Amino acid sequence: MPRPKRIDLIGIATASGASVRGCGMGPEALRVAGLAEALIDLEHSVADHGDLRRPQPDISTNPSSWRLPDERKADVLELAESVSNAGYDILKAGHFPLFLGGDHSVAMGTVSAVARHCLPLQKPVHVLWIDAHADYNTPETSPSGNLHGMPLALLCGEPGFNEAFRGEWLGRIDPGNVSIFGARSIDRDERRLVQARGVDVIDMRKIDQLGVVAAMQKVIDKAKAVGAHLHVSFDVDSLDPAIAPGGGTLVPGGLSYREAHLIMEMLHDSGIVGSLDVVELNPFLDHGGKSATLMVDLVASLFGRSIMGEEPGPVEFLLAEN
Ligand code: 5AB
Ligand code: MN
Ligand code: MN
Ligand code: MN
Repeated sequence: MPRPKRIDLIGIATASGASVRGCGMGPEALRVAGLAEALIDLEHSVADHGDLRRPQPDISTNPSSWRLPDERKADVLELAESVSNAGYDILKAGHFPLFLGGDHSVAMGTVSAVARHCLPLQKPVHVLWIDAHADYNTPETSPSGNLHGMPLALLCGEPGFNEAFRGEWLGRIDPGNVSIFGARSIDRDERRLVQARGVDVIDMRKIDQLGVVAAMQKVIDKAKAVGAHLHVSFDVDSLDPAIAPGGGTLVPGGLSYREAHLIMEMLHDSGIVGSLDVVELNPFLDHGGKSATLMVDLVASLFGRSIMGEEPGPVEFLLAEN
């Protein structure tokens, strides 16, 4: 069993990349659902860095309930920079960063942190994007203009993002080292882009046909073959809305309860996961903490919780006694 880890939680309390508000409360819901306790129960040590957030806008100058996309874009980029720097420091200290979103635009910063950390170590980075969506739109292809649909395109160096998106904080990944898992809603031009760049898209049809185990094993084998640091970016909307209603962009036909647990258990056993995002949880839309609780259980599976545990079972124990 991989040794206990030091896990550093860092919340990013924002919905600025989305048009539906509420996922800024995601980090707090995950705490209330017992995230730290579940990890400590697995004998990991946990530090909580609290939340990164942007100041509340001044409602005396703009009372609108949700600000204009451009103002939200500035928030997204400022947070991305802070997340990238905070994540980089956590990785440098040898700890495991567990990023709690927030909408998925926060991954501009989380994946950048990992890419910047791994570059001088000459360690390849493989990104496993577990999501109903591909999040590979550019400002030109995006049908909505929402930045939570664009992080992968930015990270893979797609043109179409202006100066404002550049900076020391931005890390780069190779689209050939990205696996999108669980997709079932990809926009037309977005699909052309992922195909042209050779991104590996394991959509729900493939998962249905191959089975979730074979599909995930392929991803793990590919990342292991090059000795990669595996970054997992888990969008709550990858799950079926029946089991995880707490999301702003739900799509039917998602991962089942057991499929999701099984992939997390396999990822644990792989021993190569080095960082994790849990994003897009919207407690305002959730049903009594159902999705938050499920996410905590899934994260626990990724960190080693298993049905039978690792200790000798009661039968062996009794036999050894006699
Ligand atoms: B999420 C859509 N492709 O770009 C777009 O939840 C949805 O982080 C993006 O995966 C969903 O607006 C972003 C239509
Ligand atoms: Mn997403
Ligand atoms: Mn999504
Ligand atoms: Mn979403």
